[in-house]
Amino acid sequence: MQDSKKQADTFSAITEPSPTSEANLPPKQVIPHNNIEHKWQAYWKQQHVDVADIASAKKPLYNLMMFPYPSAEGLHVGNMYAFAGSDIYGRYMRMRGYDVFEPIGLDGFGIHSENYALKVGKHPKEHAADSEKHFYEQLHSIGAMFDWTRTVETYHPDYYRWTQWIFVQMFKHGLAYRGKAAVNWCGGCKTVLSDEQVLQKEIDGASYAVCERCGNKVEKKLLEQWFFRITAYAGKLLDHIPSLNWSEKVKGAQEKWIGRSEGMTIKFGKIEVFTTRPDTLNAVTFLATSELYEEGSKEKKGEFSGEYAINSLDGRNIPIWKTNYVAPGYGTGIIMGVPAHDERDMEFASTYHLDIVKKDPDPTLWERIEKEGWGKRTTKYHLRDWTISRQRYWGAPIPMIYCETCAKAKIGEQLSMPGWYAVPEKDLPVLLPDIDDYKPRDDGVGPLAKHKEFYETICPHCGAKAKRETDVCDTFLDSSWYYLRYPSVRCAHSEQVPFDPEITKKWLPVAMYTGGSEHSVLHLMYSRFVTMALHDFGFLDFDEPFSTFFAHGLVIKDGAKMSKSKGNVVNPDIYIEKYGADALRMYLMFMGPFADGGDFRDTGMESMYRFIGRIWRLITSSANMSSVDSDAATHRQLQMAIARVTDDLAKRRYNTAIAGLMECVNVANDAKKPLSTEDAKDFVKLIAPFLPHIAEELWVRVTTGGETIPDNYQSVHKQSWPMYDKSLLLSSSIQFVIQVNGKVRETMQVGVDDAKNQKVIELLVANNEKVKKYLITASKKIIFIPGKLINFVV
Ligand code: ANZ
Ligand code: ZN
Repeated sequence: MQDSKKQADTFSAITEPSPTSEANLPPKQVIPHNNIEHKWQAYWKQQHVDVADIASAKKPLYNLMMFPYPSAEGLHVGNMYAFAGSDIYGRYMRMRGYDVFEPIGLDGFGIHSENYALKVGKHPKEHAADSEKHFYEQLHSIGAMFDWTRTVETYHPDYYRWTQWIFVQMFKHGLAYRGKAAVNWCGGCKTVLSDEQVLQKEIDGASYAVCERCGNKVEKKLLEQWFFRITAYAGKLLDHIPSLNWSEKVKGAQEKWIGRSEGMTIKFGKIEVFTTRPDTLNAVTFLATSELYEEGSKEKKGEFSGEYAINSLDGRNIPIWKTNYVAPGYGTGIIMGVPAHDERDMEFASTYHLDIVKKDPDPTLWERIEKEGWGKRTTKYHLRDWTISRQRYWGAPIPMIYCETCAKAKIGEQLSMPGWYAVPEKDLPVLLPDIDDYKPRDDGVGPLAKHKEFYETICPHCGAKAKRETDVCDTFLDSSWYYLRYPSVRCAHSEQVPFDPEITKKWLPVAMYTGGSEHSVLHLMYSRFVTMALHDFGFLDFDEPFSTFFAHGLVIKDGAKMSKSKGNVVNPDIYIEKYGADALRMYLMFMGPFADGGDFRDTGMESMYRFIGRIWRLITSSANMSSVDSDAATHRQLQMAIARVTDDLAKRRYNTAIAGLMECVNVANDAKKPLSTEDAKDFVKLIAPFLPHIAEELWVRVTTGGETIPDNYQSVHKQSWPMYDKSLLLSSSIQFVIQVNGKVRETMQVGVDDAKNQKVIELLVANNEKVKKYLITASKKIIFIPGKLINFVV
């Protein structure tokens, strides 16, 4: 049902004017959209229409879209899509009486932006300044209700000072530690990456780890690094998931990534193994270690170690094999081989002709092993600690100092890490110096390691000569807390605190967060962890950052996800110039359900522009008439539209809401009669979230009869949402039946006119959660009985 072609057909059926009305088509540029946009953007700014009343808002609602990172020249239509969808919700909720705060900023520190700067041969700092100007211009042009008085840019010292402060808190509470570990090294980006930043990719039949940024194969390197102990929160991160009001696919991805396994560690003499199947202990025939481990290898390989271990169950000696298929980082790195019940073990046993014992699993073994004391219940997680160090330039310097003198005397702030001290809070930020040799290096250290004037310092404990850490923080630390900062920007003591406690209490957690699902196990996991930690340190009184998270779909162009690497990026600026930001917003939202994305087509853009022209003519002609009554059918249809749009906006089903507006315009046009002033006002309110500039221009015309903004003007965006007349709605709608293979799966209350239009019904069905699941495969046949039922034969 989500077939994009079908969607497009439906679209043209509703918007394309019939041949007879072609003459009535507005000429190109009938709407002076460029003038209108400039006029109202200036007005909103001057009147602080979008500046939230942070201190005294009565019904605060924090509506947030993930802030962009400037990893390209500018924003593309895919980014605009997400911002428009988030903004429409914010505007709608404001008209419903909420004090909506919708901030914006730039995630411009870190590898994303730095890689782009390197590519175009610019200093990262210069790129940041340029992109700040350009991205903000673009973000201004889309007409979102951003509060421009409270922006956050992660690379400014007044922000990263607090990123460093968070690092220090983590260290003080034992959640930041230094460890030598086999970490992911990307030779392309010349830095360490966290597990979340590594993707698995099939190359010639084998699976390899590659860098999510540059696509290079990632190798394992044994390096000393800073880690955040996210694993300490594995259980809590997992346990909260069912209660989160988040898109299901993101919740599923997090559950899988954290990966809880309930099992046992069992002793085989001195050796311990981790197993989820203690009930198969009676069929163990060998132990396997991780000594020969190879990433991505499909073939099982191994070598007998010459040693044996004892199975306490029967006292038998079993051989210990070195193998390539047991992962060193998981469990104890040694497994018990049970060929009869485990495929991988079976493959290995067959290759090396090891014993295969066929015995049924015995559930009583769990109890026996525990009782007799040669094993205990253990919970393991697949989640690994978060590698924070980056051997790069463009990031917040890790605020740590190493003192050799203290290290020798075995003293330090944390006993487990002699010699290491956090930079005292009063000395933050540790400023990132301006240097020319900022390029990443091949030797495993970051560019700052070559700058004495940066790293030479004094031990905060003993005063001896000491050395600063020269790695910088992973950029995902920058973005793990930015939502905490926004409401407190510009507050009285924003210089003294990362976030004001009172303000934070009032505005957070974020009520509605919108973003891409590709961040499921990255940003969305790190943010949850950082929030939980700050909660436990006593800085926050909530422990989940985002009450609701909505994953938007992706914009497809020529059959592929819109992205720079595919070369199918559409620049929104051209469309905004030609058709206006409003038309682009409305078109993007009509491509398909917001959660599913859609296919971007120029022809669709044209049709949408014509549709907006029809709205323009309908309302401007109504505005010039004084107090007429609307045509009865139009008035009824408007009530339908209000009901539909209200319901759809709350659930973010923007495309069906727009379809509702289209029908309403069609009915009004057929009636060839202007709307009454009250109806015109209601209609303008309905389109306001989608078409913020045009709605405002129509509002001033309908309410004053002219184009000039009076002194006491009240913006349409500050009006309350229209109500509909229920009695009219009932008499003009019917129960419509939806069947799949002849079985009734749903009934819907639809308008009399809708009930006659198969395309409209199909569109409604495509967005109905209950029916959707029965229609995963394409229908062979569709039986449509106007005014009664539709039956999908699948
Ligand atoms: C015996 C056994 C019998 C197992 C059986 C499975 C099935 P998850 O769910 O992923 O936690 N295992 C343990 N550590 C491992 C490592 N470092 N590398 C590769 N495999 C490892 O799976 C835990 C199971 O995966 C453990 O239970 C162990 O094999 C294996 F019929 O032990 B089992
Ligand atoms: Zn010292």
